[in-house]
Amino acid sequence: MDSGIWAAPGRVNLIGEHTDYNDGFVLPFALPLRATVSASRHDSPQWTATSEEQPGEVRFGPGTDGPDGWGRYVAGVVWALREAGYEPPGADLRISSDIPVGAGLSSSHALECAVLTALCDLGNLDLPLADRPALVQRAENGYVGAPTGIMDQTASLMCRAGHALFLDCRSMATEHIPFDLAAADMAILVIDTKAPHQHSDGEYGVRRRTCEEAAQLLGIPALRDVTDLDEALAKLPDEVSRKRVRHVVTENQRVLDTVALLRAGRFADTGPLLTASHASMRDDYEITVPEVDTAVSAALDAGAYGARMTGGGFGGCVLALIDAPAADRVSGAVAKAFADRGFAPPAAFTAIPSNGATRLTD
Ligand code: GAF
Repeated sequence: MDSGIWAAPGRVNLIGEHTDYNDGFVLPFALPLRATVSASRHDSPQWTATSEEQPGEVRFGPGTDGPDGWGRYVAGVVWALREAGYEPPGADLRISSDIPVGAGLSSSHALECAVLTALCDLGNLDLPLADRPALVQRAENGYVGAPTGIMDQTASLMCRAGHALFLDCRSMATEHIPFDLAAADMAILVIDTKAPHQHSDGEYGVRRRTCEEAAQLLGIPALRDVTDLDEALAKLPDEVSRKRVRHVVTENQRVLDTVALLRAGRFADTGPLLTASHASMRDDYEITVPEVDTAVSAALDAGAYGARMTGGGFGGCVLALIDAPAADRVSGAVAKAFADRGFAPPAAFTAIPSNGATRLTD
């Protein structure tokens, strides 16, 4: 195969925030929004990339400096493949994406996953699907320089339409949990608060380090291994670590409880867990901002079963579990609350659980 078109989606995380790098549990689903890569291979080890949304042409290869900006996501995938002993084919890549950038919907991971899938197919690389998330994480951590966990890439590569992906971030065991909200006349409303979401610039890394240090103090491999929360909290020397640990431990349990309810088809009953997750991110993990707190409160006041910020935090998107016919009413209530508080207008859309990365052409 010499050319083709590949796509990989962004994601929302239904619940399980900042649990992935603590070896915990997450429950994302893929969006219909995606990054698309039209690629053709050539024989020399050179890569070019253009983007319909971003300026500039990216060019790199052996002996040239790596690109800046969005090109780093492309070059990072090539780098990680080579690091892992694969020989990715040289290629010309044309990229487009309808995932809003900086909204916490994983636009960069979608780009990386689309590029990886394209290069694996073009080069007939024998890289099993199960090994791909870790390779994309290596690109992010080792090349792009963002200390992210394993959730977003796994979601973008592995999610299935009509399902949420229950992922154990320690064993990497996955289970596709049926999540056909439309059949229950329900929906997930995603509200982009437009508050800029930035997790690579410090706070994300600080949270991650605090968790790792707390696990070390507790003498366990990761916070996933806390079995008695009160006992663990009593051993920690400061209030900040106690709050961070409490979030991670209670959030893992909320994921398990949500999965149990979804398995029983009790979608509406997951609402309080979503809202409790938000309170934990706001009060214990301290990663929310006034725009997301306002969106959550307004959605709940307008009748949502539950609502929470989704993604890394410090801005980005909120999701609300609603009856499908209530979408306009809830998004209108959030827009009014934003106007009342002088925030920029939010955007909202209904999220349909969609498929992971795929080749679009035969
Ligand atoms: C970001 C990271 F990329 C994920 O790995 C995860 O930690 C998430 O924030 C928080 O749950 O999206």
